[in-house]
Amino acid sequence: MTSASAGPNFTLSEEHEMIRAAARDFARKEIAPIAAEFDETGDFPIETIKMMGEIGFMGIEAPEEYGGAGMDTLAYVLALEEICKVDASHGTIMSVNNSLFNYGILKFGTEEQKQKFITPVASGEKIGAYSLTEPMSGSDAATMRSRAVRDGDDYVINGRKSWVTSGPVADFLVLFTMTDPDQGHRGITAFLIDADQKGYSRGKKEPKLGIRASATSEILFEDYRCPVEDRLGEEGGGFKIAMTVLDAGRIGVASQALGIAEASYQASLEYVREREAFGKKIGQFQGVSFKLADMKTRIEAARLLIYQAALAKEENKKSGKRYSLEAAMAKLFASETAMFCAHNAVQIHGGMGYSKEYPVERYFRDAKVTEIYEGTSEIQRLVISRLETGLR
Ligand code: COS
Repeated sequence: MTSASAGPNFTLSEEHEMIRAAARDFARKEIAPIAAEFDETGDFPIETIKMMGEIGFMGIEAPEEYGGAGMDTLAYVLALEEICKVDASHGTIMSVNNSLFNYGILKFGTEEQKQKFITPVASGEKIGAYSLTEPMSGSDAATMRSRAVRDGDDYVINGRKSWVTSGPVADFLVLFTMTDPDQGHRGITAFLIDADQKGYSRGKKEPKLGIRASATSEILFEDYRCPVEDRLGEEGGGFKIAMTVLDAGRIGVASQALGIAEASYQASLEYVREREAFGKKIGQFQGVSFKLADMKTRIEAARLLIYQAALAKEENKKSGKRYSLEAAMAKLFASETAMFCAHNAVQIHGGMGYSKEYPVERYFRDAKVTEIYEGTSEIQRLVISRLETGLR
């Protein structure tokens, strides 16, 4: 038995209901049986990812002419939540392809770039990634040390990038690197990188606490030559592209977090109805049932913030109005909700919650990263407060 969904007052179209049901079915049939095993081994689940590409999940918002499903942001967040209810690693890979890779090219790319890079990624043949972070440049993204120097019709790129999600397997990257260090953030430029070219190599794979099936690594550039036609946007326009893309990415992370929170809640709900202590179901004790009340309330509030952000992103397609505030609030609240719910789910399950024989310990490990990547909770608070106060 599942909980009654309070369901926010957003009317979902038939198309939205269909993609949600398709994602739910796919996750239950194809991902649920392998999620724990891939978490254990840390292997990349390439077969299921390719299947997800075939059914349109790797390019939900990309137009059909570029191999995508041609749907909207609400469709994307609904599908992603369903995938993440079963496995956040698959959700992370899906989220990177959709919002961190395709979105920036759709928004800032040329027609040739869209054909060349989005089509294979949206259809699941190839894997895309986004590379901003460096060993000494995380939250303060404008301080990167990698360099691209123009040489004739190419840029020659050197440097070390880190924490690249899908890095060990990515075929293409959206890379941000410095073309003019004297200009600070205005000296950063974006490039579309082909991992098959000379000068590109994959570095150390990160041994991670959670989302272990979503591989993460360093990427090293040694005299990599990127042709001018693969520069994304203008020279010096990279920081704004990076931030714009992260606004979209943060809605994706929020949806992942919502999926993990829901999974933690559903597991707890089932457990408290079955498990007995002191002659009662443990859900009859307020010490336990009030935890569930708080989980449910936060989940529904997170859902509303995410849907609001999804609608603001759709509005941006027409008006160009930024949705940084909505995206940051959704990510901040949903990720802290995921941690809250996963933490309480482990506590409610007691020893069983600490065992790898139950999935809640995986939810607990997977939840943590949603408070860290694509901007920590502290960075989300900084973005929200700066936008609200107008001060810095
Ligand atoms: N959309 C469009 N433009 C944006 C923007 C956004 N969301 N956010 C900032 N900008 C623009 C600003 O308008 C400003 O433009 P001008 O050059 O015209 O003045 C420029 O970018 C610089 O903005 P700002 O001065 O706010 O930059 P800061 O160096 O202070 O950095 C933060 C702002 C901290 C918010 C940013 O660096 C950030 O988000 N850091 C976290 C990075 C991150 O998420 N990393 C994880 C990578 S994925 S694992």
